[in-house]
Amino acid sequence: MDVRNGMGLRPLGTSAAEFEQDLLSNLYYRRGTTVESASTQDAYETLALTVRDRLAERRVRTAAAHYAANPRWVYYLSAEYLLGKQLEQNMLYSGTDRIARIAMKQLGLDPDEVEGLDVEPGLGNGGLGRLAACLLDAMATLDIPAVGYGIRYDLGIFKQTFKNGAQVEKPDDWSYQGNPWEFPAPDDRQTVFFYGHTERDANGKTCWIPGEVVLGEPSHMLVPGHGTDTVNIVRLWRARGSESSFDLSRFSAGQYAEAVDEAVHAENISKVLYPDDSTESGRELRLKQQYFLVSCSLRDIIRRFRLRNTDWSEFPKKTVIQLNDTHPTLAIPELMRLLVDEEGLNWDLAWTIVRQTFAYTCHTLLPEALETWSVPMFERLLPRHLEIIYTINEHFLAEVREAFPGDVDRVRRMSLIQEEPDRRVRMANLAVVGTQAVNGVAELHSELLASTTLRDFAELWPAKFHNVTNGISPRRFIKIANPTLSSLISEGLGGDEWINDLDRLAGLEALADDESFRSRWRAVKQANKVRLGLGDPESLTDVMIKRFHEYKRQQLKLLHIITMYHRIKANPGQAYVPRTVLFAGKAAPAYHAAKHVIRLINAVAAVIDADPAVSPYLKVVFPPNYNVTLGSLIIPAADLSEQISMAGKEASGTGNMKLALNGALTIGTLDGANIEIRDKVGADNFFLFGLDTPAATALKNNGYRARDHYDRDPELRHALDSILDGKFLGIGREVGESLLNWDEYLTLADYRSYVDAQDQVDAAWQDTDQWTRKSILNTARSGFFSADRTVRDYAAGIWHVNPVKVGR
Ligand code: 26V
Repeated sequence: MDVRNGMGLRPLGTSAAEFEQDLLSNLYYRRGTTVESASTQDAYETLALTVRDRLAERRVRTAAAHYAANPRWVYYLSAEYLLGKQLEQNMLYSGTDRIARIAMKQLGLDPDEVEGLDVEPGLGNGGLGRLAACLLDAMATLDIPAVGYGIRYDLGIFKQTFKNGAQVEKPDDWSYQGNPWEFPAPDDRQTVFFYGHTERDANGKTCWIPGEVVLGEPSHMLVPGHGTDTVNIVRLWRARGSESSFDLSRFSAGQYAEAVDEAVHAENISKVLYPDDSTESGRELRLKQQYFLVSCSLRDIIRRFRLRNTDWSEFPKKTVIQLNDTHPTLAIPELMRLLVDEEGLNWDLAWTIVRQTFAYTCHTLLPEALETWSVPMFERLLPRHLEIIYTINEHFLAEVREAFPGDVDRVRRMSLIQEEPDRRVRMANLAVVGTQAVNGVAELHSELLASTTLRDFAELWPAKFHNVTNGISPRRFIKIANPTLSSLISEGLGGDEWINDLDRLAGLEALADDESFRSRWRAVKQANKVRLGLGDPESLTDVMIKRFHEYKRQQLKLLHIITMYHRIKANPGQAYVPRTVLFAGKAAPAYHAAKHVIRLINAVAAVIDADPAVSPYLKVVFPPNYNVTLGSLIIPAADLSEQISMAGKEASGTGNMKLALNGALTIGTLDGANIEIRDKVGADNFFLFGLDTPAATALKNNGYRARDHYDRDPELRHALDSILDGKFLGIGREVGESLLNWDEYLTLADYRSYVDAQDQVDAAWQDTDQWTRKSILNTARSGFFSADRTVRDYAAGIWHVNPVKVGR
């Protein structure tokens, strides 16, 4: 049933003329202006609202269908979402992209200028946050009832600028103009407690007397499915001071700062997204953010459960809560607290419910990235939760002792509390103990989790461990990002069903041998390079786009660039394959080693640029402020995708999938999802190099000496010496010293293999037809990496949920 008809509402038109009418009406009634006097910002907001209205109707129907079905819901808890710009996606999903542009032109507006004002909400750091957004997109597309929960940070991931080649961070006040995509829901606000102490009443019931009370105010954005009527939501919480946090009497006495002190303190919780957690001062605030997210979201989940259900034992049948890394793991003790302290359930029943409800995705292998919290700080902030964790730990360690009698070392390793060198709460252990399923994000990653990082747990509960290989939204990362390639693919396949059924790309295989198709494929790549506007579109566009981290080894790419530079300098007469090397990515503000690498890249770029003997063949570009928007422009233009992490360090990678899907060939190690990409696209269409995980581990265990490689390989020595000798504007000595004296991530050990593989890249590039064939095959064979497949894997293996179709 069309809900609007039932309510006597006029359906919104689907013609350009009707859209134009709605633009005028929204401009007048919602912005209070007319076309003659509207600013571009007015026009943008009006366009956004007019598009949004067309999704709102589907949202209402979705909510009604979900309510009627009373299904099992997926609640995705994530501290980060990198949703990307909303306008283009929402126009596509609402089928208004064409009519909106016609209508704007009719009104004398420049569609590109108006659409240019759409802002990307940068509420995440990198892969983990973008994955959350891709999974939400796929869940809606597959009609899975789902809500994403997160934090509405006032300031998103910092804006990166360069000053003299060094990274400088600027705050990202992403919503200072407002955010037309957001629906505030103040009625659903929640109260969150912090600090204080616990008390036991006469019946032995525990009560938490908080020391601080903060409000959580929700708003949501729409998450439409593609090619379906489902519109799910992502609900984001913003912290507010409670009513009593404003001290009127102090204000009246002129003590203005003191009067708002408490409110400011409360609102700081959702003030800023953490770009890293390597600073001491921010730790407590970060833990507060995590609890804030968890407390608000769980109360909201329970509110929703109660709309249709009464019996707590039904809760896991209606609810699965997916924890996106350990950041929301406090949900486990928080749900225990709500069930035991507030709802009066006994411990065992509550624990059964909790364990059945949660599932945990781990996104790393780095031991330093596994979260722990100091017990004294935890106890001060969340006294009741620490008690609950202690009780969970007692029961759990009894189970371990029973399974492994006498193995005290194992008990020490598996405990939820680390004792030495200081007492800390281990969040990954808690996440494994309190959930029904744990998954890694690529095959190798899941194997390594079970055999190394979480080995003790996998030995105790082997059936709990799963793999769900990551995926990406084909809508955002090919259909929207690469419209010309998408049209060519649709033409080649005779339809656009592939967008929601990415395995159909396999139909392109036959066309890889068609010369005219190949030349059109090449022309699209060329045009995308022109659109990007960085470097010669004829040159091999070699891209490395990701956060800066030593394990990802941007330094290795740099050593290759310097080697190319030296070769050209030594033999200026020869013909070289012209390359544009493109870096993009941010470093955590306190991660000095990574920032030195950024600075050195910019210095090398400048030296090469200034050298007329080299610059015709080699150009290094580093556009600042990598984000979803910039990625969407770079990825379609890439010929070569750099996925060169030390084997065993990159959990999955998802940029690797986006680039392969857009026809870039990968040069990579056997790490993360690279392995699966190579399996799918074929070893002939992938440039493999470097040590694999067992070889890398063995080398490290047997006393690796980076300097041996330096001594043995003259090209490597030349490259490193030029850094150490300050040949690049005197920048980068720290980078050189660290590689030569330590080289934690085996960069020098993989150098020769990498440079040789790059020589093969050059050779392959010269056979244009063969290269294009490989490019087409990369796209044709990347269907597996659709986030739709990822969500199906979660749904079948972990969530056990079914789709709910939204009726007309
Ligand atoms: C966190 C930290 C914290 C401080 C110390 C250094 C460090 C290094 C890495 C991390 C990673 C945080 C989690 C994360 O973003 N993981 C990424 O998740 C992606 C989606 O699953 C995956 O594709 C990437 O391989 C993985 O790095």
